[in-house]
Amino acid sequence: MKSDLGESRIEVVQGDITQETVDAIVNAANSGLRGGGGVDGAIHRAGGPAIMDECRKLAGCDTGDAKVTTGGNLAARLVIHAVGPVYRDGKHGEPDLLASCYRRSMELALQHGCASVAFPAISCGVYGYPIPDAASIAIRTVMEFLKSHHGITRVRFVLFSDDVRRIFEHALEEARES
Ligand code: AR6
Repeated sequence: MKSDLGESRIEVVQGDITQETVDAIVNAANSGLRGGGGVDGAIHRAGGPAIMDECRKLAGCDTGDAKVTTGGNLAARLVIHAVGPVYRDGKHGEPDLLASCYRRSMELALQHGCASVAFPAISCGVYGYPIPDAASIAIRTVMEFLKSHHGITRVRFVLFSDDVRRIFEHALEEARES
């Protein structure tokens, strides 16, 4: 599914984010930037050791923030390591922290001259965020950013499963209508 917003486009697709040919892919990292399972593990495996070499020099990353490394062997030039919140009950700042890591990722992409960025469903795996809520925050935050900044022309949400893709498509439809 695609949605045009002036000069920019949001796309929702099913796939493996490590295969994306965009300027930057976003990683769902942990605050130690230590690598791990899920999409983090997949990105480090596909991108090779150069990514971890740079992560080690970054001294971690706060929840709600993001940091940049090389894309190593990936087609993407950069990896933006974003740290989403661990979901408890939604009353511990999780929505703001999740929105913040999307916003910070977009800011960094822009600062590094990226015109295209791909996101996974940050916090929707091990970190347990309810996927419809996370999808709505992800789409709305990126849309808001695109309305007030120029330079990023393509944002792709690359979801691993068909179920999650459908939930993000629904969130995109809802955000377009509101
Ligand atoms: N491409 C796209 N999406 C993927 C891929 C892939 N190759 N692999 C998994 N996903 P998770 P989190 C989806 O758990 O919840 C790590 O250990 C997955 O199906 O990767 O933010 C980190 O080191 C899910 O929908 O990230 C942290 O410690 C989504 O990516 C912690 O997990 C996010 O799931 C972060 O947890």
